Amino acid sequence: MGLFSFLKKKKNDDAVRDSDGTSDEQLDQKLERTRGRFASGLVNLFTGGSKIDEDLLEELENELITADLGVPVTERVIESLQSRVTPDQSQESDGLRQALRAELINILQPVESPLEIPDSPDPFVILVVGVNGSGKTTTIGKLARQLTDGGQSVMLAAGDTFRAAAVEQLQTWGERNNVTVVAQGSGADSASVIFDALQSAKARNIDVLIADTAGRLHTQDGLMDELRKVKRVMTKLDGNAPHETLIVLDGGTGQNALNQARSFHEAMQLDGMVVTKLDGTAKGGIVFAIAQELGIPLRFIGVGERVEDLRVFQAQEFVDALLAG
Ligand SMILES: Nc1nc2c(ncn2[C@@H]2O[C@H](COP(=O)(O)OP(=O)(O)OP(=O)(O)O)[C@@H](O)[C@H]2O)c(=O)[nH]1
Ligand SMILES: [Mg+2]
Repeated sequence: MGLFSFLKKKKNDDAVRDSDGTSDEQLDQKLERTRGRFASGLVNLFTGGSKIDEDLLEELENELITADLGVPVTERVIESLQSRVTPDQSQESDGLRQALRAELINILQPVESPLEIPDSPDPFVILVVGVNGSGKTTTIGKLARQLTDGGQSVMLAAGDTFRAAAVEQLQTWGERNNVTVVAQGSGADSASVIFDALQSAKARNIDVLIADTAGRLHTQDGLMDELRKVKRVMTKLDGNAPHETLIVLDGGTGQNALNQARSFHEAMQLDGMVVTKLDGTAKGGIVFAIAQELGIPLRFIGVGERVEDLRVFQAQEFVDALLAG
């Protein structure tokens, strides 16, 4: 197994899907609700002949805020546009669209950094964290499937020992995709389950171990300590584990997602992020706020319930999907 680029493997995935005859929905359709926000703000701005004035920019500003880009990002975008509009010169709408597109891509580019799984260590350990219901377990299932499709051997650790149904939920994913799930009864110690799983994954030369954890609020100190313990215990078997601490954020929670990521980062030192449920929300602009304010690699976005709805995040593709139509 050479240096594994997730993007390359995704291409195989696409081929499989296409030969199935299942059509792959375009990202702009998936992001329809957030795109709607952008569109209503931009339609006036880009209607040929309309004069770009303060009123128009203010309208755009409102739409961007409603789409949850947040104040700092919105201000950056508006200032960048203002600097391109001279008072006595009517701005060509196409030029302005290009300027907006470029600025939005600039904001996202620094966090475009796909997850790469190197040759060693074996296993590469991914610890998945986040608040309740953000999409952790589902994301793990999708990721496990994409990795196995890409030729990696995967094991899952049922580290959510808190919620009764959590272990079963992970086991269902495991069975469906022929992936071993290491679990103990609910109420077991999360760190001990994950420790066992790591030991077993090492013994079996597994490429990737993904550990699920119970949802918790960043304000629950005891539960945040538990996560730190999970990390500490792992290092007894591999000094560098976990190799990727990945937070899963529900895009529909808008600015809350930003606060969660900030607090988890302070407590845990995150390596990557996933923003899920971008298909069902008009608050997808939160991705820009997260990118600008945190700068943590955004590995994937979730745009639906299917395996292929977990997509490698690409800045340009994301912006073009929002500005489409
Ligand atoms: N539409 C949509 N739904 C999603 C996406 N990702 C996850 N979900 C749904 O969100 C719900 C919660 O997902 P889980 O994976 O159970 O969330 P969790 O973070 O593991 O939850 P806890 O273990 O309770 O903390 C499920 O119904 C998922 O199907 C997504 O990208 N789009
Ligand atoms: Mg879960």
